[in-house]
Amino acid sequence: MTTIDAPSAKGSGSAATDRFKTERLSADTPPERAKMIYDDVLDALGGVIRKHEVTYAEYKVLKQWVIDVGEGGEWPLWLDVFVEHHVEDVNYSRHGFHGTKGSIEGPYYIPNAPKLPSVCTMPMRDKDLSADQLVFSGQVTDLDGTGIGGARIEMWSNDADGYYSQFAEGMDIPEWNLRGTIVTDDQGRYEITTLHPVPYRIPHDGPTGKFIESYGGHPWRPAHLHLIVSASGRNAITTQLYFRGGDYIDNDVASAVKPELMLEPRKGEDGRYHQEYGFVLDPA
Ligand code: MBD
Ligand code: FE
Repeated sequence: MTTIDAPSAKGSGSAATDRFKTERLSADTPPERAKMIYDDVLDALGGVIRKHEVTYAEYKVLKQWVIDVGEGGEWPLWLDVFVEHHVEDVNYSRHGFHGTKGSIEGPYYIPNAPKLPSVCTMPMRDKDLSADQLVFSGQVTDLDGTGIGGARIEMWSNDADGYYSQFAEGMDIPEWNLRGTIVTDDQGRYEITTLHPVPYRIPHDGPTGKFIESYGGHPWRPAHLHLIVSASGRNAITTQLYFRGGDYIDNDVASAVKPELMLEPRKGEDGRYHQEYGFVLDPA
């Protein structure tokens, strides 16, 4: 007999960790800069310990918890939920971008999702298609409003049960479910039909869940679409879109909501929700 468990934090965390490990990254940080950053991190940490007179018991719990996060493969999850928004914010404001606002990537992006035409329906199962549908249309443009033909919109989102394909072992979700690379038409236009997103509960049965529970928090993100919009000669934008008035909009566990990234779709006579939203790309 086989039992199908809901994907644990460990399952989705390990998948995120395994994918990340295949990338070999380098940041070209010179030693002087590394030293300044390390000194400031350790000073800040020391300051917190002294300010709150952290006990030995608390220090040992921290040590155990750090080990557990690693063994559970949850560093991509924990870091993207609690730290990435600072990195995203400081980078996109430093350059003074004028195009569409960015937001965090999160742990569940997979590059090279299958290409889809400018008018398309995202890969969905019957059960996804029987939930609320969102028809998302618009145009990718330059700063002056010129449409960008052949731009790529990579979109990914969770299903109505709260799972991302390729991060839900044992749930029998097709590899590219709710993932795709939409290519705009020669005017930069697109019309994408997808599942209307629902709030998402981050995996909470592992050390990240324990962390949240320890301060009486909640593990929810508001309903969101993930997007990376790119075109040659332009700055690619990684962002997310949210739904005005939706649950957890004001208390996203990942602190990644921005007022510029709000949708307000209207239900049409066809029973589907409709939303126009354009993306503006800065020159590279
Ligand atoms: C997600 O789906 C997500 O978007 C983020 C930021 C963190 C964990 C899961
Ligand atoms: Fe997400």
